[in-house]
Amino acid sequence: MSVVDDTARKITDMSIRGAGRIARAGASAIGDFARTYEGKSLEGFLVDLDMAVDTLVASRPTAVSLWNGVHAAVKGVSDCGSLEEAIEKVSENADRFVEASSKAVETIAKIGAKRIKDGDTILTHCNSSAALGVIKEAHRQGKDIKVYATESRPWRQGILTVTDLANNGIDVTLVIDSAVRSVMKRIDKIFVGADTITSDGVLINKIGTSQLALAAHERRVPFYVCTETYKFSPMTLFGDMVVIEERDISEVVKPGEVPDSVKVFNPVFDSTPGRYIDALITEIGMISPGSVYGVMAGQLGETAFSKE
Ligand code: RI2
Repeated sequence: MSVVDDTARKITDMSIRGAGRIARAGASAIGDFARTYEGKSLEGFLVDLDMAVDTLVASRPTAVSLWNGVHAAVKGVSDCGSLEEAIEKVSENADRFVEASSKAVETIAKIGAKRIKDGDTILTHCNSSAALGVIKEAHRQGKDIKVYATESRPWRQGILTVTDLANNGIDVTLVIDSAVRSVMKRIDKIFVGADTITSDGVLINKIGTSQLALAAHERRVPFYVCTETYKFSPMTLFGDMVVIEERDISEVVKPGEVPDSVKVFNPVFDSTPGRYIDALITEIGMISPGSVYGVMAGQLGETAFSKE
């Protein structure tokens, strides 16, 4: 199996998961594809590269990080004059994306940790390396913190979260997803990750995030989103809706557990409006959900719309 097919399969079956990790895996797979390319023509390479991009991007539909990571790896390749130049370009692009995206997580940790005070109790959801980076950095700085982490049914990524935090010596409590309102009275701040941020500042993240944000809003608990800017979705600027992935019902019920007539709906992500978000913590600083458009427009360059 090719590195592209293998990576796409691992992303689909969740052996590789987390919006940042799938982006880096997608970019790396494109870099490896280029470095091991055996064809002899530039034209053939560009056609095969397009197919590799499509295969990877289709492996999980919601997190725009994957799309952005894969497209960062192929940026400018169509301007290359030879196969060798194209291969080098893709390889360098991929390496640069992986390095920059890893560095972004470290920068977010440093910025976000300043929002955590000694004695704070924090709530996090699912398993976000960006959010956990912030929490672990605060702990590393010697702040005395407690963390509540949701289980995150059905994949139970919360188990990864509590294991990671406990292994780092952090006081952590696991709660089931439906306990978030109940524990909110003990919580000072919430830090979650992001799969996608839309141009109007809506957060798309693991299912359950929006009910957590609502409960936080009701009790006036600050709600922070830790997100690299490559999780901002350029397509939403042009009006596209984010596709919310639905996964197989076998993730929710065992075969024969419910009558055949029962329908099971298994959406993986939900949307949290910007008005429930206190700030986005990004590698370019703390920004408001309302600032996302400006950052995106800057990233896309002068006049994205004038190219239409
Ligand atoms: P980092 C995860 O998705 C969670 O929704 C998490 O909040 C998000 O990716 C961001 O993760 P999944 O792949 O990039 O578990 O911060 O479905 O690690």
